[in-house]
Amino acid sequence: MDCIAAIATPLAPSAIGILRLSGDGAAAVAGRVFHPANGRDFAEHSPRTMVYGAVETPEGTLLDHGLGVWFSAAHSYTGEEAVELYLHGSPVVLGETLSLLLASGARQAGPGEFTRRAFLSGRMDLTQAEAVMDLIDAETAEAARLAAAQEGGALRRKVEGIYEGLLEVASRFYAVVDYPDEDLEDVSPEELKGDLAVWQRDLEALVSTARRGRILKSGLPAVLLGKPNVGKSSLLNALTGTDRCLVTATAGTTRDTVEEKVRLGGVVLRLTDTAGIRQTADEIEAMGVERARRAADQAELALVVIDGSRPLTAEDEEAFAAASGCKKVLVVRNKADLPVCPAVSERFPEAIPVSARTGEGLEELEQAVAALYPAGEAPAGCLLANARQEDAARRALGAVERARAAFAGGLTPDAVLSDVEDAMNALGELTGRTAKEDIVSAIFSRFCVGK
Ligand SMILES: Nc1nc2c(ncn2[C@@H]2O[C@H](COP(=O)(O)OP(=O)(O)OP(=O)(O)O)[C@@H](O)[C@H]2O)c(=O)[nH]1
Ligand SMILES: [Mg+2]
Repeated sequence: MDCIAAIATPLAPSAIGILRLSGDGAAAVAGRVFHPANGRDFAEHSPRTMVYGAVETPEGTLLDHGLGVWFSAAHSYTGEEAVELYLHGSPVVLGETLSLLLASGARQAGPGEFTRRAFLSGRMDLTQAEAVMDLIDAETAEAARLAAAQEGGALRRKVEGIYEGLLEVASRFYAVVDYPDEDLEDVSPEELKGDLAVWQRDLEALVSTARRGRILKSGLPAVLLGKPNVGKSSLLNALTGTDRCLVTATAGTTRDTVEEKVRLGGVVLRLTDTAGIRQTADEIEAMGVERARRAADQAELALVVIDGSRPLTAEDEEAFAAASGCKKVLVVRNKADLPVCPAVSERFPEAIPVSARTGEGLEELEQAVAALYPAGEAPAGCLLANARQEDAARRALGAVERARAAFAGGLTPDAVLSDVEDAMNALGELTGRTAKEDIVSAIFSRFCVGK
């Protein structure tokens, strides 16, 4: 393909800045701009060998010194001839060098175009390409680890295994459909049923990984609940290190829900601050309380905040009731900087003492959250990482379920076969084997230029 070029590092003054090229004649194009110090042509050097040289304008004006390396198609990220130039990280110099490369036969690369070429050349499938982006965007060490495993092809191998299995089932059906009059002894309905059940279980297991994928990517939905004035908003501010939420000594300060991303241990929470739960005649506050309950319904984790310096009231019980739908609940005893009311610590000995005011106990809270969500719940890299993948896997599962139902209902082999083929198509979309052009374009358009 034609030769594309882009700056691959952020445009900010930095120690090193990298330009990359990919496509036909990439080394020759780079050689018009980058001149090795030993006087030989850049493209004449061995591939995958660093060469020291200078970037010069056609008039011979020196722009920078740096290193260059080229890769043959067999050993490059994109699966085509490729070049990387390592210069000083000056946005001006990098911009000028890029202009020279564009004037020398390269074209400015679009977003994700390098990775798209890697996909088109078969270097990686769509799950691996998406993992590249996930790795760059990872917000926690765990998310990065999983993206790395996925980039290595963990999900691809899993999905291709199921695909091959279904293909094997389909091929035996083809025999029955193509030669209906022959008595094919090797096609045992019982065996086919058994095989379909195996792939259904595999797909169910795969679909069940999507939840963890979502949590890793966009954060675990979590909510701060409690009666008014216990310090929910103060806690959100303390955890984010911001003044995001209004805090006052007046009960009923927070009305609307406020969501912020908070990283606690290895987990990213989408933590929602809510209005204090209580019965109220105030129309606006009542709407806020309603929103708080709704946020609680959608959350996986509730941090129920109590004020450790005052006796508990019926409103605290209401807050706990609101949290009852959440999968996990942690009790946070706030205002630990004040003398603790013995009745509170007796009633909730497991509560985590914190002070939103002084910051004490926040680390313990972080550890408690991390303990609830230990890393490594899913096998490394083998999980559905986004809505696109989840949708395709669910469609594949649905089609296998239909195939089994058709089988059990005594439908003709070709009806069963068409469901199996639907499942294979959905899996093909997942890996990109049969993905439509617009889906592929949408995926790569979210990449940055130079990746
Ligand atoms: N001493 C002490 N005071 C705190 C602490 N956290 C919050 N406060 C005070 O408690 C009062 C209520 O804090 P908020 O964060 O507004 O409480 P809230 O739970 O969000 O209240 P509503 O929005 O009304 O439901 C304010 O006066 C805070 O300064 C704490 O850890 N220690
Ligand atoms: Mg508040």
